[in-house]
Amino acid sequence: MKIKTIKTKPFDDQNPGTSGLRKKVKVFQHKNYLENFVQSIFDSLENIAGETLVLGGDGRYFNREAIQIIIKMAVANGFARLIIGQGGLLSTPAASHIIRKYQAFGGLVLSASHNPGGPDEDFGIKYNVGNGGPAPEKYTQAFYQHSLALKSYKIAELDDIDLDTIGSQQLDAIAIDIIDPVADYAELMQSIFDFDLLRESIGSGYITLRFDAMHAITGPYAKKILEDILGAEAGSVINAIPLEDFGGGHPDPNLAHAKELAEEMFSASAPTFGAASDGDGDRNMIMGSQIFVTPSDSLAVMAANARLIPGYARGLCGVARSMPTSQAVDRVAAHYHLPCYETPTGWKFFGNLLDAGKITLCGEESFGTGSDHVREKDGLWAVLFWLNLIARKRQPVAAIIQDHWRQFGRDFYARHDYEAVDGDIANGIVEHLQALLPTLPGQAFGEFVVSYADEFSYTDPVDGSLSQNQGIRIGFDNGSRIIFRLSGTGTVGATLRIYLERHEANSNLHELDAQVALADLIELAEQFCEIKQRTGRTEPTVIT
Ligand code: G16
Repeated sequence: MKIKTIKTKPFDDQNPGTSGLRKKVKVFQHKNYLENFVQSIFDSLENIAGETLVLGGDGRYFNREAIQIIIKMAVANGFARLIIGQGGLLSTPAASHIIRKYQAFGGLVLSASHNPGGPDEDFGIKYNVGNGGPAPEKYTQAFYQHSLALKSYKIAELDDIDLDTIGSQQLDAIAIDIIDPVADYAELMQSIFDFDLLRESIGSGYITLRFDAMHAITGPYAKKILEDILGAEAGSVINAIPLEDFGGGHPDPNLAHAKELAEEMFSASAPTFGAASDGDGDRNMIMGSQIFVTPSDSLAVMAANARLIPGYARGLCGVARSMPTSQAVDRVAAHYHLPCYETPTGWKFFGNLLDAGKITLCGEESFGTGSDHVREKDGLWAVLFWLNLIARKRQPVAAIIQDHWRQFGRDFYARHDYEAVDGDIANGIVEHLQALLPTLPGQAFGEFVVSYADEFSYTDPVDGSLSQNQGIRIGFDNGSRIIFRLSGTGTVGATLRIYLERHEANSNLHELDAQVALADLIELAEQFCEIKQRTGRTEPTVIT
């Protein structure tokens, strides 16, 4: 087999964000763009010769073409084995599991997650390390540095590989395995949850369910697990066929984008349980009949009830949440005397804590929850966790949540996103806030007295690495918080995220609408960042 070395010129914008490199498809289709980034990854990894690489993606537009290019580059760069999901498909949590299970060196996951897909939309690529988790910052920075100096890439002269037939083939020195993308993952789920109990609860009609796969990767996984194995009625999984453009939708599981599901769950004929997942299957939205569970509450409920799930029956060693996630899980941790860590946004920050056995569960406000079973957040896992909880407690979602709030109080929570803001305006807002921070502590704004105002930085307790400038925090002496961050996953302009939270102990007030309960904080946040004056916007693009 002939290996070619192709001359190229560096691109200056291949700096990975919160989760890999995300750009418009058209950018990735630019001559050598994908090849340069992949070569930068391979060049910065040491000793890949003879190793195994896992490869798969969420099936979005350009997935298949990108996989064929990466296969040829992986061959040329000396990998000995490639494990590829059939059709080039692998959900992010399944990829994480397969890396771990087959002790691969790492994996390349092709996805822009919840971002829309199609010729004019987004594509992405991220590298996961041998523990199955997203590459930590020291890796992503090395990828970027290599990309800035890249002069050539290596590619094998090879016909396209048949991605659709399961089986193994040997091509000179490399073995290529096309595997069922669902089987290993389904087996893992059965080792964690009580599938007999779930079959019984679903079979008896105690649990009725609707899962919205949003025409993205979890379709085949949910069909197999929820309908085939657990016996949910055919049609329980909707929008189940992965499409390259997600049916023109935005595969982001929240009330704004999973509208069909939300409408059904608030209707008179709602099933007992509803859920949705995103483009690559790592996010989840949990709903019950007439109720939406915030991701922050979901994490707290999971932590409080983990012992009811067979896989966590021995208890948790600790929990973690990203900084902007509400403090609901902190209350559970304090009650059960569990260590609780606060990390920057980005799943990669949980990896060391999970590997070191410091935490079992972790989660983020951005509809991500997970555990030590893999090193990514995991949408279907969260769905099965909730189903198992409902079956064990014999309580509907609303009752589980209300009980939780009665015991721990309710952490009202909302995130207001201003998308596609002009980059200079967004930077101006951040600079303005940075200047404001030192003036705030001690100041009273109605009932809110600022107790601290700073920029979050994090020292990893395992390897001591320091991550600075991870979001602006304004904390009040009643425990409320306002947080400002610029998203690291968008592809158009800048997205300003405003996170708002307020704790309410009085159970008579728990049924308030979150936007109403947070109205004062929302006004204060808008006043601090001057978003309306500076952008001319009258309201957020999305509220979650
Ligand atoms: C990624 C990261 C998450 C992060 C989310 C939002 O999720 O893995 O850790 O919370 O982006 O990040 P940002 O606020 O910077 O946009 P996903 O599902 O998009 O891979």
